[in-house]
Amino acid sequence: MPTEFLSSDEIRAAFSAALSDMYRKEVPAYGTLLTLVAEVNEATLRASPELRDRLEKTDSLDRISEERHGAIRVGTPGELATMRRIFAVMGMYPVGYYDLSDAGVPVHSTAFRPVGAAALSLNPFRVFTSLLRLDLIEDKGLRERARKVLDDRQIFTDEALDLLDRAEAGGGLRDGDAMRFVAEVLETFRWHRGAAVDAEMYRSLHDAHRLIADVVSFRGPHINHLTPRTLDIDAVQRLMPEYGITPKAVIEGPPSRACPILLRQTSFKALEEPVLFPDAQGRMVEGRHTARFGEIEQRGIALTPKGRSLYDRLLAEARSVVRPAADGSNVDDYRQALSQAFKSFPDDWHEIRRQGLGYFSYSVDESQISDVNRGAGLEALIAAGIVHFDPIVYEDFLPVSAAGIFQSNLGDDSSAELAASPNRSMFEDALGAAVIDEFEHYRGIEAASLARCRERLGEVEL
Ligand code: OOG
Ligand code: NI
Repeated sequence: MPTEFLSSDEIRAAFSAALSDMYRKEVPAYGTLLTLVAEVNEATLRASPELRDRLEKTDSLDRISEERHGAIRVGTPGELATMRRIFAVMGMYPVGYYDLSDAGVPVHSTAFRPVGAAALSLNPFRVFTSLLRLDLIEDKGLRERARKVLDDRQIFTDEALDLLDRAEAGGGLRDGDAMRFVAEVLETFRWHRGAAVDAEMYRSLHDAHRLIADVVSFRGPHINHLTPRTLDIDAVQRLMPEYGITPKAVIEGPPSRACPILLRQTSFKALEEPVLFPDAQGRMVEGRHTARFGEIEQRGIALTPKGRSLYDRLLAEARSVVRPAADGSNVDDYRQALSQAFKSFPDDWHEIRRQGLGYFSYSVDESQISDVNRGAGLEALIAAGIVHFDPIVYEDFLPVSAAGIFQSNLGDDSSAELAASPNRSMFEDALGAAVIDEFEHYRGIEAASLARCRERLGEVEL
């Protein structure tokens, strides 16, 4: 009976919480970041009753403190395909295709996340998941050695695979099994101090690209960061040093605005951690590896294709004036160029909506409903205060920002030159499914909200 199953939303929430607990123990600075973000969010809500009110009305206040994303990097098509099946049990599906080769990072990626307004409002946990592009390693000998190491490893426990088969065959998992599934899948995300390759192989991989060393040298795709959501990223960025955390130089994404759009992100640098490499005699030799970090993000409205191309154009414009240096030396100039460029992006919800730049969720104000002038049309109903509109939150990622995040934790000296070579069909073949189009998804949420208004208001023209 399906009702005996734990819902995929519950499994996702349990997994997200378990992962956060594990990462807090593995990387204590992440715990500090959570404390800082909680304090800033509290203060922001206290200072802005309108924001609190809007978040409450759109059912998104509760989700914010629980909200986070993480990232992993897998090595083979088989690993990616199994990850897709595992995430599906948690109600997470691949949305979007991100090519990072353009930015000198030999991966392509998707984000596994819940889709649809209801699942998102229950728990919007997402995992940015990258697949290594061995085809972009130039040295053929090294490429084949790396492939062999990856082909020989098994990143999932037997029990996780067994429960996965059972979930698919039976259409879900009962309580105890679901919790065992969460615990077993967590093993794949765990950090292992013992490397799977010797120090010499690690060095060759590292010389080819630091990211390749990170993916190939270990037994599994350890979670490399977790990112809580803040309501005021500028405040968190400013306060990080007071909490003993050094932030990266610039906040990625759009500038600070009254009406937040898309996504702004910043991170603290990856830690250098002790690892153990096996030698030919089976002894362990100490070494170091840098991979795991912490990140924070502030989310704004999801943009339509028209809004998104305006965003992309203005960002490119700012970056053509000042390219942000990794050492932070031109951060003020960059900030200035960014806010100058974004003067052309309306900073008013009405205007963003009127110009068709963003997606909104529409609702009927029940207290005003007796005044409905049937046939008035959507614009008149909005003007009369009968229909309200709220920005739909952007749930996805941004390739230029993601590249900046990758770079900052790979070491600032590591901008390898790679030819841009997006290959979405190769990615989807590996995944074993097509990725969902993010714009379609937001358009669907907007359309469903309008349909609900129509239902409530009868024959009114919307
Ligand atoms: C993923 C970097 C991208 C984001 O928030 O844009 C990312 C990685 O470093 O594996 O997480
Ligand atoms: Ni991230």
